[in-house]
Amino acid sequence: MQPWNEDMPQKGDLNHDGQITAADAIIALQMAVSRGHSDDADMNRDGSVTSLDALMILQAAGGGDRD
Ligand SMILES: [Ca+2]
Ligand SMILES: [Ca+2]
Repeated sequence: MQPWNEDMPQKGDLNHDGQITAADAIIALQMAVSRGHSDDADMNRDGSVTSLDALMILQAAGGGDRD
């Protein structure tokens, strides 16, 4: 469990369960396919949600906070 800062919505946490996991990446990918948009899903802030954003969420899910 991570003590996320409540003032800052977790970027990439698309199902709002407090963690970034592969499930969030899948949601971003579906958003990319359906051309949907969410500021939380737009990881690189280029104005659109694409498979690249999904990949960045997947990378955030897989590492970074292990140690
Ligand atoms: Ca999540
Ligand atoms: Ca993007």
